[in-house]
Amino acid sequence: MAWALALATCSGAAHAANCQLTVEANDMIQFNARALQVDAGCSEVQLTLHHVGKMEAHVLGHDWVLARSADVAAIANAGIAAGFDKGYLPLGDRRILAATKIVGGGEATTITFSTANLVPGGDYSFFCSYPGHTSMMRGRFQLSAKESLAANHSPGQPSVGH
Ligand SMILES: [Cu+2]
Repeated sequence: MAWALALATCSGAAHAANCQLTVEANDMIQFNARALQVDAGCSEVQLTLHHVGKMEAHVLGHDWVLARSADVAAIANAGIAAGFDKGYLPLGDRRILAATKIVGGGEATTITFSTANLVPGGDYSFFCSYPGHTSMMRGRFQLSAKESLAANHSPGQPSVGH
């Protein structure tokens, strides 16, 4: 299946697959995006979190965490118990699909994560696990299957991946 998606992306659209994301967080406890989307053809996603505010990490820091939407509340609660030194995340929790460290104002951090455990069209959310932030700092994360569907429906092409 992964092979078919990669092939469809390469042979398809004229534009490159969108596999890079940049998200800003500020002192108002906000992300600058309510929804994020990457192409299903991306085997890896590179994400940069930039804290554009002035508050220090231990006062009003932010991180960026990816999980199934149904797991967000439980991860956030476990994160509060884990504490600042653990990045407000439960260590080794497999429900966490990707996570940055906590950054303070003026700082940025970049992670690269695999999409191997993500299902196109699945119900995922990104959020900040800093105590008190999660309800205000969360949004939908989507692995879009659009490109591969379009490529598979092109006339005159053999249908791959079925
Ligand atoms: Cu935050």
